[in-house]
Amino acid sequence: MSQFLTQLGDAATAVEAFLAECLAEQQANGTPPRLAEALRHAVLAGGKRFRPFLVFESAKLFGVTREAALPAAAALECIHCYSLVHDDLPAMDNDELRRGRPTVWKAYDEWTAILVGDALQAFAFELISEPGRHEDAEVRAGLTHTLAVASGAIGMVGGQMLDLDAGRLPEQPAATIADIMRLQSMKTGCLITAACEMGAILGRATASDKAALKTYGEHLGSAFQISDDLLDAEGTAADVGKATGKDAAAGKATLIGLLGIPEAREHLDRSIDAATAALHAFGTKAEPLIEAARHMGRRGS
Ligand code: GRG
Repeated sequence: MSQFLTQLGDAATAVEAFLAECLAEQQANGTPPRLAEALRHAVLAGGKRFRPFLVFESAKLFGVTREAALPAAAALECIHCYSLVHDDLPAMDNDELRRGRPTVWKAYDEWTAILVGDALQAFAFELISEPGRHEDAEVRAGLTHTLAVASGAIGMVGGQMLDLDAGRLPEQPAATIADIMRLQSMKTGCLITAACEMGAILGRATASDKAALKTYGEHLGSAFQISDDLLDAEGTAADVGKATGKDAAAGKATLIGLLGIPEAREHLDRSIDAATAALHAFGTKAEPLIEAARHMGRRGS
C-alpha cells in the first residue's frame, strides 16, 4: 500500500473515533434515538475521509498536532456527509446506495434524511465555534467563516444548484468547459480548498503560506473531480467508497464528455502539477500533500 493510502487510513481512523465519541455525547445529551441512529448511519459508514486528511496535513506544516486539528477536520467531514445525505434524496439524485449501504432516506425515510443533513451542518459549526475546542477566538472565527463560505451559496450549495438546474430546467444552453469547471469547483472544489485553508488557519500561517495552500487546494479539487469523472467514464469502482458511475450514465455534462478521455487526462496531469508546484516553498514537509495530489493520477489504475 502506498504511504499516502496508509496516512489516509490513519486520518480516517482518528476522525471516525472522534466523530463516534461526539455522536455518543450528543445522544447522551438528548438527541432523539432514531435521529441518533440515522446520524451514525450517515457518518460512521465508511468513506475515504479525504477532507480530514487534508486538514491534518495542512495544519501539520505549521506544527499543529492531529489532536488539535480534530474538531476542524471532523467539522469538514460533517458538512461533506450532510451534502451526500441530501444529494441522495429523491428530490436530488435519488440514490439508494451510498458507500455500499442503503442511503439514509432509503434506510429511514426522507424527513429523517433531511433532518440528519440539517443536524450535521449545525454540528459542524458547533464544533469549530465552541470555545472549549480551540483557545484562540481569532482561529475559531476564521475556521467558521471559511467553512460557511465554502459550503454556502457561493460554494457547495451554489454548485449543487447549478448542477441540478442544468439537468432539469427546460431550454438550458449546452454547458461549456468553463461552465462545468465553475460548477465543479463550487460543488466539490470549495470544500477541498477549505480543508487546506482551515489547516493554514489552525497553524496561524502567514498570508503567503495561506495563499499557497489555497492554490494547492483549488488545483487538487480540480484533479479530484477529473479523476472521479475518469473513474466513472472508465467504469472503475476500485476506489474505496467509490459511488456508482451514475453521473456519466445519467448523461450529465462532464468535462470528459466535452474533452474526451485523453484530453481530460492531460487536464488532470496539469492540475496535479499546478497543485504540487504551489507547495514548493514548504519543501519536503509537504510530501504527504504532494503524494495526495499525485494519487489523483493513479486512482483506479
Ligand atoms: C446537497 C448541498 C448539497 C450538495 C451536494 C458534493 C455534492 C454536493 C454531491 C455529491 C455528488 C458527487 C458524487 C460528486 C462527485 C465528487 C464527490 C464529492 C464524491 C464524493 O466524495 P468522496 O469520494 O466520498 O470523498 P467518500 O464516500 O469517500 O466520503
